[in-house]
Amino acid sequence: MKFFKIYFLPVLFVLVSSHGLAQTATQYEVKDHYTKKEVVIPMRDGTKLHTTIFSPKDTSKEYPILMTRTPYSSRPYGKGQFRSQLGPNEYLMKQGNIFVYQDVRGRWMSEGVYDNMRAFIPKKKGKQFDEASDTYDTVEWLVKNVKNNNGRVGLWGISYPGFYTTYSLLANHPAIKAVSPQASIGDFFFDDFHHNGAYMLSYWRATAVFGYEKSTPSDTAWYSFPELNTKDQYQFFLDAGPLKNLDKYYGEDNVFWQQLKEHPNYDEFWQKRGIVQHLKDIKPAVMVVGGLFDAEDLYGPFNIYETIEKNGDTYNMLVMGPWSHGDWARKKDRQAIGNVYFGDNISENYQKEVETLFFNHFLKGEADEHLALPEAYMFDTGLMEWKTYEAWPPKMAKKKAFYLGDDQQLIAGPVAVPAVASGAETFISDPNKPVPYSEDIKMVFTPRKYMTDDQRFAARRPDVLVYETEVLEEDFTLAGEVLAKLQVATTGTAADWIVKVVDVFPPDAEDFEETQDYLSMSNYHMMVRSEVIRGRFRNSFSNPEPFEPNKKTQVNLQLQDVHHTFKKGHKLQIQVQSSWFPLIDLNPQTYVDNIFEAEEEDFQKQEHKVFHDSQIIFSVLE
Ligand code: PG9
Repeated sequence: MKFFKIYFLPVLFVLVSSHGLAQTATQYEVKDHYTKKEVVIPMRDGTKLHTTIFSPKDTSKEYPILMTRTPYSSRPYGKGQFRSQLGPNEYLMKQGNIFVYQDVRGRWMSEGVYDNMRAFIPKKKGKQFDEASDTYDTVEWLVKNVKNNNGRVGLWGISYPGFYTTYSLLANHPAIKAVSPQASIGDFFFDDFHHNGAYMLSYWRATAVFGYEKSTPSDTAWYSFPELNTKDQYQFFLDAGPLKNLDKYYGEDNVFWQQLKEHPNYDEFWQKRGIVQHLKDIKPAVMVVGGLFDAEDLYGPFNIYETIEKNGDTYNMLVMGPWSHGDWARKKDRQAIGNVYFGDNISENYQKEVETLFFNHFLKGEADEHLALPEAYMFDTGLMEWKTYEAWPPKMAKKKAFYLGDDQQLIAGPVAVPAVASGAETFISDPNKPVPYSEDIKMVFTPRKYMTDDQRFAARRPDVLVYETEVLEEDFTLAGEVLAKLQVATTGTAADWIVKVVDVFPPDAEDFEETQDYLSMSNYHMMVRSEVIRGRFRNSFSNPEPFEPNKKTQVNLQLQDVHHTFKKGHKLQIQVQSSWFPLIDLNPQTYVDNIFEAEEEDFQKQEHKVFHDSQIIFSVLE
């Protein structure tokens, strides 16, 4: 039987294919449709930036230029090869555009010295440069020297390239017509390396990528990751102890590690590197894109969009989908994050029906053509469907306060504050047994999948406080920011405060299709949003203060926006804890000026207290 089967199969294949019944789709090869050219473009100070240009072979038409400026290499991976896909998506690639990739100053094949999130210089003089002038000089060269361009330039980029894309809004070059910052870093004190002053310890391998300077242009990496010979990130960092013990993995020449250590507060070093503050009088059309479960850059997209909305009158659109970092740019038939499944072809539909429309309209279309896209295109991560709004956050969203009550209750306000003010819960926060940030902690470049993880493991720990509503009798939709106004105390003089918003599924919840058989959604505690604040920054990110032991103190923590319907039969749960390891570094819980220099003996077990007149203020769509 086996012999017969093997013999039979090849014949069938030849027969079928010779009749063309099983024609394999012709693989789209970039090199069949595009020519590739690598040039160096001189900036105003003479520094030459390496730029790779892909132009359509069909020279009978003119095309817009779609550019991305990147610290992650403009070259495809390996000399002479072509990228498998050009531009933001394959629809734009197959339609025909001129695609440009540029190594930013100081990275890979470009000359110059790199500077993380180089500060914008509003009034540059003479040969003074920043990423806005580098963008201007590059665009000026491209529109003058690249054949068959139609004089219109679009920029796009995800994550760090998203930062350079945002920056291009400040270039003020007349040819720049459409800009799509995606998962853009807004500010390194609130994105990526820090969240409200807590250091994102799990990012420490990324510090290698951006911490070393190269001497000459290079197409091979000049940095390397410290080798730790373990995949258990929790145990490794617990055993490593205070941050200062990590010096042995980074040399003195890791510039960024030194900068992280020397600037533990939101000082001028970080402030001048934030890009959001400069986003005024923006002229190009903007489409900001992000993932509602983006573990790296969530502050950026929301604050870039909202600042442009506030400061300008340009076309400004926000797209936030059920994505983790950069998911929307990948071909993913089944969109799931961790254990939670959101639907099929979500990224593909966005690429085809939103992103391609946006660029075609502003780069190829006629200005007076109607662009059938909403101002805010937001995925409801509870209902698992897209919603459109005239603006974000929705004007009809109302603030609604909930209070913490006895017996783990989360009580909808308004309530008589005295009725809750006397109540409180306490827990022991022990730096030797910190709360894990997930049940699945590996040594990663950056953690990307924990944001929908099941939080039952945490809810059942004595050092995690839990407050939840009764079973909801009707759907309850959050649309906008969540503000936790905590009333707390500690026996120590320092503490971190983490708040998580959790959707508790009913005991009889249906499993998602293709859910792994070891997992059931019954009583699943889906994390919807989470955030930390290092308590020393409760009144100012620039001027930290200790806590006074045992003194009731207000700590306000703004969590990034959510768009989630808690369905009837579910419960809305809040969790409060004081460690989140090793996503963030350990707080010694005794006040020291700089935690990067803390000693072993500074790390002390403390008792923390959360009072019931703490408020969780949601933005609710009635
Ligand atoms: N924003 C992401 C990142 C920046 C810096 C270090 C590590 C990650 C990114 O560009 O992917």
